Amino acid sequence: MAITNKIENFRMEVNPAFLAKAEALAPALIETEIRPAGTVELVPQGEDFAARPLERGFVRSRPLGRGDGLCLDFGDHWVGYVSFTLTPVGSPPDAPALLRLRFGEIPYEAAAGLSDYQGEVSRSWIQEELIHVDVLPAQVRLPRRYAFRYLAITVLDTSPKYQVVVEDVSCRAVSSGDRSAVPPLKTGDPELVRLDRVSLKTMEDCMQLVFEDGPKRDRRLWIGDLRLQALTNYVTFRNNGLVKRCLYLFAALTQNEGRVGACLFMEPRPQVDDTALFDFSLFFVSCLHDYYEASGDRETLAELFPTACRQLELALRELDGRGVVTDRDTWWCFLDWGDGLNKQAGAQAVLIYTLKQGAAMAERLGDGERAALWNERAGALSRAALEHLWDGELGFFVSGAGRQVSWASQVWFALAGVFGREENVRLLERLIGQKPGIPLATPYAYHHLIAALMENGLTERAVSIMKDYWGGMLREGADTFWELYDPSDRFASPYGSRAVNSFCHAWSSTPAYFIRKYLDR
Ligand code: RAM
Repeated sequence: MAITNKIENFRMEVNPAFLAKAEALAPALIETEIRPAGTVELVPQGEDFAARPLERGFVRSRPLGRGDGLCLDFGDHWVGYVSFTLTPVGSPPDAPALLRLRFGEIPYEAAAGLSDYQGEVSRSWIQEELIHVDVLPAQVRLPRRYAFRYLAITVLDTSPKYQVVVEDVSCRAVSSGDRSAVPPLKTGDPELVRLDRVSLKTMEDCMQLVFEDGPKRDRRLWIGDLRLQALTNYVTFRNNGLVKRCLYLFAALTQNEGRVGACLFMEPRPQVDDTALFDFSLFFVSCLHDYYEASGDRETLAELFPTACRQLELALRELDGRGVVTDRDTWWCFLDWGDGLNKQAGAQAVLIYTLKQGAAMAERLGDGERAALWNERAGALSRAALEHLWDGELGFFVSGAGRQVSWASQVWFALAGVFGREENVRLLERLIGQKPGIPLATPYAYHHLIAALMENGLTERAVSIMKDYWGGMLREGADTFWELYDPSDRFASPYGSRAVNSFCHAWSSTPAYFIRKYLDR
């Protein structure tokens, strides 16, 4: 299925006052100069590669001629701008130097680069450059921002008469996340401490002029991702202004009929993409609800509440005669990247979940009529779900014409609170015990499983799954948490190639949220 759901006759609607508020909240980027920590050798390991440390520290390379190279290790994941000096040795340079640079968040990318790429999303995301340097010595400043830990430099050619030395390599790392704002952890549990540390690094590298989903790809503001970043932010970096800015951006730049788009681009000017996703539009409601709960900023709540209500109204149009969200066979709702995942049940649950948040916000604003309306709708949708989507014999919610059972549907119904706690606990235990149907595919979807377990008091279970799943990435050497992690297949990708998976993806940084919200005592 094509990863697009372009809305028909797309047109962007702009609210200039909201846009001006968002622009005024643009954060300053904190810059840090990073030098390579050493050099590594990229060693094949089956189809993958590992980084074997060679030397610690790096000042300059030996003279490099045709076919020579080195791989620098910057010691951790960074997002920034790289520069280095290229100095010739030997005769006066009688030809340009031609270099190939491969940046990698993981060793595999630095080793494989563009070669053999067969994925579905653009190969232009692969961080590989061919550069000619005509005049030597030269200070090379790469204009592009990279997300990486490893930089493999290969000299494709100089000339037989001269070689080059690479020196003074530096990365100007950028982030709007201020580490000094992060409260210290209390827990002494070393696994939780590591999960928290890597979550923070993931968050930090995704905090730029907006909350980016991933600094390598897509480098933009997706609202489903924002929701989890914002939750983590409230208990870590506490940059509420950045969340507020993102909320105003989404409300300022809507699609036809005031629909909040799935994502925004910031350059060359802020604009909404023409992709619409049912759950993502609704998450504007959640983002605003959570922002108010964290900040108490009533003015913003009042100003943006109509945008939230609009998303609920648009979603309610999608109900069939039974009060169930109409299924579609396009990429109309996200939920997860699970292969063949049917979205109908999950979409219904997300709508119930956000209607309840809409009601809660209306109450905070003293709008009893709206609160009653959204509560009434949530009740009606819950009853319709129990009648048409709940399979009492199976003990699971089913989705779509094929009555598909998936983890995502059960987890979202547990979150939507269609049952009380006791029944939720039984549902979640049945799910984990029987492992039916389509499994969860991404840390984003695992977030919702952990949230459902935590909220229903199944804390031990939640912690053990969190340590197992996110801990699995750590055991595989993650410096930052990944967009997608399948413990049984390290090459898994929703895009047909792991080369374009993001290995620093903010929706995966929620262990810090769970640890700090539920466990850090
Ligand atoms: C991908 C990215 C992004 C996500 C969307 C739905 O492009 O992973 O983070 O929100 O899909």
